[in-house]
Formats: sequence, C-alpha cells, structure tokens
Amino acid sequence: MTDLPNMRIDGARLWDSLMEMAKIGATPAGGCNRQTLTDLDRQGRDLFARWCAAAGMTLRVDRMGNMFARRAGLDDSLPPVMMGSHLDTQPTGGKFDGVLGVLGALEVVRSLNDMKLRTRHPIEVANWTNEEGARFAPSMIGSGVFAGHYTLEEALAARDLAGAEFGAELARIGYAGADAVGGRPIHAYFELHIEQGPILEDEGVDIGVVTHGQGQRWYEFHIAGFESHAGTTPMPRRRDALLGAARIVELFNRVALAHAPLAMGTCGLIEARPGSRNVIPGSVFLTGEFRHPEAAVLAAMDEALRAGAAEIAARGGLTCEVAEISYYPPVPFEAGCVEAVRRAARGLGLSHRDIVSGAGHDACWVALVAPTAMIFTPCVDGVSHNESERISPEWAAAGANVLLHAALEKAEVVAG
Ligand code: HGY
Ligand code: MN
Ligand code: MN
Repeated sequence: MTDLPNMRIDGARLWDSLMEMAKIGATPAGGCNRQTLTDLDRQGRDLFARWCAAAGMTLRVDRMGNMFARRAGLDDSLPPVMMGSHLDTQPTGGKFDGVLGVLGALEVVRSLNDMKLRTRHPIEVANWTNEEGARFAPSMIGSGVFAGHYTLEEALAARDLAGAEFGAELARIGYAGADAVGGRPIHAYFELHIEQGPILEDEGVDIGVVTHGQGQRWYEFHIAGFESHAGTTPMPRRRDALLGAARIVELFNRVALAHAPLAMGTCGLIEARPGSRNVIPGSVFLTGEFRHPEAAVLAAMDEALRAGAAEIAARGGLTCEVAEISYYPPVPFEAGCVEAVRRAARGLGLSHRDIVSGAGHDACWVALVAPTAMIFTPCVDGVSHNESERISPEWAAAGANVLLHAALEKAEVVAG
C-alpha cells in the first residue's frame, strides 16, 4: 500500500507546465494576455486538452465551453471529486492567477498515474470559461451558469465592448460543447489559487485555508449631458458627463473608505464620448464595483452610491442610469472540505491560517451546488492582475500537495 502521508506531487513538472502555458499570450513585461474566447485562449485550451489526453483522461466540454477532464474512478458511477480554476487572464495579467489551479489539479492526476493509484470516486479537472470578466462581463460566468446563477441564454448573449457576442466567439474558437451546463452531482470541489493579496507572505505562512469568499456588486453607469464647444460654453451652463463620471469615481472611493477597513471600491473602465479633446463629453460609460464580506454592508454601500449618484446627476444637469450587472453574495465554504484542506496542510507540516478571499473565484459559484473549499498560496508583495505577478516554485508545489491530499481524502484511495 502506498505510503499516503508521504505522497508528493512533482514540483518541477508542475513548474515546467506553468512556464509552458505562460508562453501563450506572453507579454513583453513578463505577464500574460490570454483573454477569454480569443485565439490565444483557444491555444491555451488546446494545450491543456493535449496534456489531459497524455495523462489518460477523457475530456468533456459543456455549452459554456467549460472543460472537464476526467480520470475514471473504480466506481465510475459515483459523483466526481473535482479540482480546477481558469486559464483565461486579464489583459495585463500574470502567469499564475487561475492557471495554478488548473495545472496544479492536472499535476495531482499525473502524480496519481505515476504512483499507479486508483480512487473510488472519479476525479475531474475543470477549466472554467471566462472567470476574469475582463472581455465579457460579468466575471465567473462559466461557473455561474454551471451553478444556476445565470441562464445559458443570457450568458451566450453577452457582448464585449467591440460588440462581439459570447456565443459566437465560443463557437469560433471551437469550444461550444454539447454537454448540458451543470445539473450533475459533484462529491467535492477544491480550487487552488494564489492569494492575490499580501497577508500570507507578510505573515510568512505557507497555505491559506479559505473559509469564505467575500461579496461583490458590479455596476455599469450610462451618464448623459450635452456635447458642446470647449472654448465657448460658459462653465455654469455646461452639462459635462465626464465631470459627473469623475465625481462618481470619487464617490466609489468615499463610500468604500466610509466602510473601512474591509470594504473595497473600484472603477476600472471609462469611455467618454465623443472623445474629442475640444468637445465637452456628452456621454460617458463607466464601470464600478464594491466588495465586502457582509451582505448587509454591501447593501448599505449600494444605497449610499445610488443616493450620491442621483445628487451628482442633479447637480450637473445630467441623467445617470445605474445598472447593477451582477451581485455575488458572500459565500461560506463547506466545513468538511475546509477541514480537509486544514488536515492536509497540517499533515504536510505546512504553516497555515484561515483566510477570507478578497477576490472572486469559480469556487464561489460552485459552492452553491457542491461541497467546496479553496487553498491559497502566497504571492510576491500580494500583487496580482499585474504583469509582475510572481510566486515561487516552492509555494506552487506546497499548494499542489495540499490539493493532492485534500482531494484524495474525498476521492478515497483504493488499495493497489
Ligand atoms: O474579480 C475577481 O476577483 C476575479 O479576478 N474574477
Ligand atoms: Mn483567478
Ligand atoms: Mn483574476
């Protein structure tokens, strides 16, 4: 019988795979731009599919393009233990956000193959479509449809800023699968991910045992004023949509600071039209988002935002449409899976601490339909969604070893 407690993944092989995947969409500054449903996303998916085939797995793709590579269980009728994350990146993303979770899960399977180990439950490795939400909003839409939070129709109808439609792009890259999205039992889901914040590194802790995912509200604003000449329109008579938008950006910051220290407020995208240097902008498209671990605080921030935006519009003679495009409720992960992560870290002699996730993850939706937990590794200076995102090979291996042991506890190794 294999000495289970001393089982380890192959850290060098994992690191090589991470570096190989990072070549697809590599940017001159050392990051990755492999945005969802682009040709680069297709290349990353194809590489992942080849690696899964080489590991003896069978691949299924559902109608949202979510990929599930499966290693048969001794009793293949049982619901799978699933591990995974996402391969799509931000435009100025790093090499590890999402990718560590997908390739760390693949490394678990490769290691089981090396040790010729069987598990009672089948094992699946998932690559979720469009976790980032950079090109098509909202984020985590592949797992969101899988968990029943969005309908397939509304997801496939999403459009990017250039007007391209999600469903058409998914078909264009050849990943519009035939399988129904979700609606099947999962025995347990584990997601390995970099923390994307500074806590673990600052405290010198190896592993984050993620107990909750914080809540989010995502907004779009359509602000309308009146285009007119920059040189002749008296200041008091202007209806300047960009000035109004600037005040709303400051309002996001003010509302978040008013709910410090946990609240976050960010405006990430703005488009002023007509976009001419000497025309007072008549219309502005602006995005914003709030985050907080408590639903009640998110609701209070929403109220303050709406009241503040109405006052800004009235003051500037503007109209301001506020659309909430997605609400992600705060989510507790399942106690049994969280304990399995804690036990795995302890058994490996790794320092660990409970932590709440500041970032959203596919696990936050999967938690609605399956017992779910997450594993965090530190990242250098807590930096992510930046081309300089960096982790060490040791952190990657430690996280994947925790993933191995937590997943095996649920998948049940069968004596060889
Ligand atoms: O926005 C997030 O937290 C994640 O990167 N989708
Ligand atoms: Mn991610
Ligand atoms: Mn991300």
